[in-house]
Amino acid sequence: MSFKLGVVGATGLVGGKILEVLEERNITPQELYLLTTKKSAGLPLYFKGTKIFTREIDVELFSKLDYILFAVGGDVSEEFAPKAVQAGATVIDNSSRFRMAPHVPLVVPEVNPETAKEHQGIIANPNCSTIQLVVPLKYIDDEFGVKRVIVSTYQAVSGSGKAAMKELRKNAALQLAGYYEDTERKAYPKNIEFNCLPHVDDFTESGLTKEELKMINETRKIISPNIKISPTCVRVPVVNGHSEAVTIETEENNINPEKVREVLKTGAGIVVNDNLGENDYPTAIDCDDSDQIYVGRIRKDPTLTNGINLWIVADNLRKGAATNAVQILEYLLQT
Ligand code: 2RA
Repeated sequence: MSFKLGVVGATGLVGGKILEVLEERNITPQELYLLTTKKSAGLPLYFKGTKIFTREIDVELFSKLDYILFAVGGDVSEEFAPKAVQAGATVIDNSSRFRMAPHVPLVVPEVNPETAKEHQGIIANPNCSTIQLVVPLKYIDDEFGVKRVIVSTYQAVSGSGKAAMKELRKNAALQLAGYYEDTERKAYPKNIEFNCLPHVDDFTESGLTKEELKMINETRKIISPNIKISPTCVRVPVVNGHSEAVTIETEENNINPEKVREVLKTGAGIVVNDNLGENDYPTAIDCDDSDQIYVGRIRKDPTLTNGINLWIVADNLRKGAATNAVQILEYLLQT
């Protein structure tokens, strides 16, 4: 199918991954426009060997485009996504701005692809920490019925952008050289190197962070409003790849690790790495640059009769953002 595509935020971490994933999946728009804010306009980027210069976001251009992938902050999406829809384009938005709007489908293609068809111009990509949770959770919910989830995240600094990745590397080098006093705290309120911050996104009056609220609300919207979720989101000094330690309490009391392994092994987009004798469990470094969601350490929860514990890892920039958005585009192109 011939279509014209725009990528807003093409010079960002997620925007760059979107171009990579489009190339890898051999998705070739008839025309491709790489849009950015004024400060990043005019830069050369490459798609399938062709040089394309970035252009400042241009509302006039929107009417030429069939699909626009937004990989920018909520403020830019809020300003431009409705204008893109007005101009006739379909938007797949990575920001949190529209995720909970009732008329906006929140889509993970392995879980609820058909909801994408109900869009009224905007489809939202869930948050990275939600995406890697809901895929395994869906298969466990289908088989055993999920009642309650307790999840602690170990989130890489790439989730905060390029400057945070630089800060981690620079500060770690300074500390190793004995220059703690020269380290910077721009990306986070405390040092991230050799440290863990129980603080991802802003705090709210409830005591939960916005990231924790995203995990609760988005998981309920995607799988079921009945699931109870208790999250703690933690930023860790990992460059890329989010990990999650998850306790799942189910309705059915016939759950056990062997059955969960079998169910997850057949799940689309999931790889089970769970062979303790061979130290086989996923880590962020193993999963870097992959589109799969990796699950390991599947074991019975010692405190629950119907409970299972597991460990989930995924590349937050790919499956947690760019790949999921491109999969939604693929789904729309095929239906
Ligand atoms: C983070 N969830 O890791 C964010 C990125 N979307 O901070």
